[in-house]
Amino acid sequence: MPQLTILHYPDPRLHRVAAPVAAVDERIRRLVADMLETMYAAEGVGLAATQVDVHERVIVMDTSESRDRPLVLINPEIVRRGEELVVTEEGCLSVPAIYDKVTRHAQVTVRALNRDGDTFEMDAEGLTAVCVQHEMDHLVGKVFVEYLSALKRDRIRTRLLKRAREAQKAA
Ligand code: K1U
Ligand code: ZN
Repeated sequence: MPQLTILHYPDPRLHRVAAPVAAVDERIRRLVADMLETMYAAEGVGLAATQVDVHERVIVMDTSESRDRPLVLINPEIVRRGEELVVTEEGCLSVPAIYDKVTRHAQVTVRALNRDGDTFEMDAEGLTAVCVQHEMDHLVGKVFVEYLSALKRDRIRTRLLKRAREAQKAA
């Protein structure tokens, strides 16, 4: 199974809005398998299809310590948001080596399809709740740096563009 290339901020393709998956078929199951392999190889806890330049509503996650509890969410929707908010230091595989605090709902209930095309609901809290909100933002073209000040975002953009230029030169 091939690993997929992860887009890096400020690539404009990260801002595309993903379309709902029309049918959970072999093409989607192959995409899910490739996304899981890519997420585990990159040591992430989540990955949205947008990050690998596929603009369909597919998310994979694994927030377990043992890294053996993959979670697949196709066409996810948040059906309940708890009132409590939580501030967490977030990272993103599309914004390498940048971490900052973001405020999100501490508990959410998500409805989605699994890789067999069956609907399920999941109550999430802790890192799983934060991660699912972060990944669902990717599906609507939003990257976590958009919660930061314009000044911080501009600095991140400049730093990542400089890194990309240096990597290009070294290649
Ligand atoms: O979307 C992504 O690029 C994956 C991202 C998910 C995420 C992590 C932390 C908070 C919210 C969303 C990552 O996996 S970043 C790398 C990572 O493994 C990690 C970073 C901070 C805390 C826990 C894990
Ligand atoms: Zn991310």
